[in-house]
Amino acid sequence: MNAKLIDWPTFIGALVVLLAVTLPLIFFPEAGEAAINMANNFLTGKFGVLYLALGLFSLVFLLYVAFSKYGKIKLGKRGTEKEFGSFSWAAMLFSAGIGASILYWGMIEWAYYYQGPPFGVTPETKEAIELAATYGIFHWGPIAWAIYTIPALPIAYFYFVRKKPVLKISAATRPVIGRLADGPIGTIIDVLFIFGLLGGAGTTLALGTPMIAEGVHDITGIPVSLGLKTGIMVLCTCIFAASAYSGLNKGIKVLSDVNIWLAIFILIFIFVFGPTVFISESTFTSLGVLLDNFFHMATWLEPLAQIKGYPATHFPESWTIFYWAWWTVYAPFVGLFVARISYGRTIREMIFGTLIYGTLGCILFFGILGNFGLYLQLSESFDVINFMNENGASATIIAILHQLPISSFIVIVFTILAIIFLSTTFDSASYILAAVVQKHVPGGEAMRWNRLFWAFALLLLPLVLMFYGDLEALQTASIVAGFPVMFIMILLGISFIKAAGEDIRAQKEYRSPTIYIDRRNIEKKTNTQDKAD
Ligand code: NM2
Repeated sequence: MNAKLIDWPTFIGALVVLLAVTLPLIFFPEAGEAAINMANNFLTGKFGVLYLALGLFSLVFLLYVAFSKYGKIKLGKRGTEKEFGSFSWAAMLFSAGIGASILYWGMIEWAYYYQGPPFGVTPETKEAIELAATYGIFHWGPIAWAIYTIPALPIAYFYFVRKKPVLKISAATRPVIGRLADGPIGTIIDVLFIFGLLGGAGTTLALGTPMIAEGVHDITGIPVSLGLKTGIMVLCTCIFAASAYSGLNKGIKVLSDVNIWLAIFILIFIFVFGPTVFISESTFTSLGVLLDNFFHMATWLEPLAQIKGYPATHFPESWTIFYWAWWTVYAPFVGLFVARISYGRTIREMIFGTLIYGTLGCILFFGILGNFGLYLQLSESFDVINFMNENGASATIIAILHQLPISSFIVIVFTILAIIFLSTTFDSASYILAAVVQKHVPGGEAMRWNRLFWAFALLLLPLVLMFYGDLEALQTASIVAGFPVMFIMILLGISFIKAAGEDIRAQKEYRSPTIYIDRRNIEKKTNTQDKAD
């Protein structure tokens, strides 16, 4: 262990924030939970427009970047090949950015929309059904992936064009905040990023654990209890800690590969043995419904709810705002990953890669898993809604799977997939968190004990909450944790434009189809360069 490598202000800052949230919840569980709810309601109630505007703007901004001169910049030297083919690139992108939650929401999200649709639509009508089949795809669609891609822009640019690997989010904002990135402001940015990721991870664990517990209960008969959920959390943590400990090329890669193949198996199985034609038709129809309603969905905030007496659905707060916050907290972390795998691509290829492959992947999950459940409901072969209202969402997910042939086997595969899916998100998260709290990262990897430490730190808050309160309180942790990260996202977007714009201008290369930035030609002429170079 080499304590000199640790960036102590960031390390301790992050720990203090984590304890500041956890300890009050231990000692004052009720007041603590009430405070969390108040903060959530305040932020979604008053700042909803900010979350939604940032989401839509992210997509518009990315399309602008992709089609402008910035999009033509190659991430690498002249003549470099893409480091990863499109399939592996998309698989890695998906493994890092998507976790067990897609199994949870993919299966059951429609059921909530079906009962509580937006836009004043009457529940359980034909219109509600169409929206129910579509809204999940929207919340996991192009805007969501655009949010993920914003931080990847400056990070990838610094990595492969300026040859200045960014290990900290603060470093990627240097073109905007200059030397402040090296002082307390930089530390605050990194701590807020860590806080955000801990919140996002909390949301993921709070949803994933009960679902895995139901799966384990179904397979083994062990009743779903606090003990079982704790055991599952500790087991998952041991898996992802071991994976993060062994590093990027061993543990993390092996788990990602297993993850993708198991997911493909489950999707194909349900598609083939479920209502194949209904799934295809409903998914395809959803694409049209999505295109027709895209801007309405992206901007719908239910302003009439502000007026006393109007019936409010609270749909935007419960769903779209929550979702954009959740994608936001994960975004800088996914950006660090996407940047690393994008060597040899142009900025435009990176942008369209994330937007298109990411969205397509989510359409597959939501289209297949969601429409299977919807079919059961509409064909009256299984009353999903009734079952869910009585037994909760997690138990319903397993019950839906039981409508398939060889269902006991499928539940086993599904549960293992959920565990691995959770672990592939968390191993990369611990890996990145460890790098952020180090001053240098020799050989590109943070110290092992440090990676292990963050793996267990990720577990702390959910575990405490489970014992002292209600794990459900954490399901919305992303909303509060995401608020400051939104401002960091704005800084990251501007940083990219500033640094890349400066380099292109210095090089006067606008017109070629691909722009290769040669830093040797322009080293002295730019001022957003890291002065410590
Ligand atoms: N997102 C994609 O829990 C997970 O699956 C991790 C969740 C942000 C909604 C990511």
